[in-house]
Amino acid sequence: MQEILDGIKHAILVGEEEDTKKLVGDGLDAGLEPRQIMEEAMMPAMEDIGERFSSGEAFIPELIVAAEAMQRGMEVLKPHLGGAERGSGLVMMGTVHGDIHSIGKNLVRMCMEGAGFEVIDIGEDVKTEKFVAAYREHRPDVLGLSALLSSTMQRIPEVIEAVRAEDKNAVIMVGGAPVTQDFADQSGADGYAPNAFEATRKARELLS
Ligand code: B12
Repeated sequence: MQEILDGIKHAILVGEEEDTKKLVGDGLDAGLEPRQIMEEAMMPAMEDIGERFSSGEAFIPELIVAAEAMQRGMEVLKPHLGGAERGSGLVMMGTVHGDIHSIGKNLVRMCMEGAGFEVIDIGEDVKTEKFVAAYREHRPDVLGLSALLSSTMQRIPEVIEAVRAEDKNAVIMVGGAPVTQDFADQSGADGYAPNAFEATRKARELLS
């Protein structure tokens, strides 16, 4: 089992999309839980490539191919992320303006869908006005904001304020690598979660 997990991590790191898909499938066939594959192989691969990028050993092209391989692996996992009954609620997700990181948001979306939520994904680099307009149009039960850069996470309080001006009872969750519980509290968010699995649990809790 460890061999498969190591193989997935390596395949993502070197950006091998076909190997990633195959090994994730092999892992599922061998009885690994989707969460284990995610937490013990896929996320560590992204952390590793991020550290290599920080230390100057990897560059943007490497980040891009690793991200592509990660996305292909996620597609294989998606149908296995649980099959709860529909009707848990409507969630709207987006990554804030100036930020094009999509993987974390997509993973939260997949886990939410797996848990029975209907999810509207309004994409990346979403301007505050677009969040407000989409909120007005769809009136989601929960709005999820994602930010991966220390600079773009500063947009979060602005989006929360603008959406609350539209609906003072809006339920808003925030997340992304630089976001913390403290930052979420200071921004006026209703909830924070450090990963997609916790995000789903938190959304359920907020709506119960
Ligand atoms: C892949 C990647 C990219 C890819 C993104 C591809 C894509 N389609 O997403 C590309 C190459 C485009 C990219 C670009 C850049 N990146 Co980048 N990138 C990464 C990397 C390696 C992985 C991110 C990732 O996908 N992680 C895996 C996912 C699963 O984890 P996650 O995003 O944290 O999401 C989880 C949780 O945070 C949470 N979550 C996420 N969103 C939400 C939302 C809610 C509501 C909730 C509840 C939870 C939640 O649940 C998720 C799933 O468990 C990180 C390094 C790292 N360790 O994070 C750097 C990183 C985020 N990038 C970084 C930088 C600097 C950049 C660039 C500025 C580089 C440049 N000079 O151009 C650009 C910025 C582009 C832009 N304007 O947005 C820095 C940010 C530093 C900082 N703190 O500001 C990092 C940390 C790398 C580093 N160590 O320096 N990047």
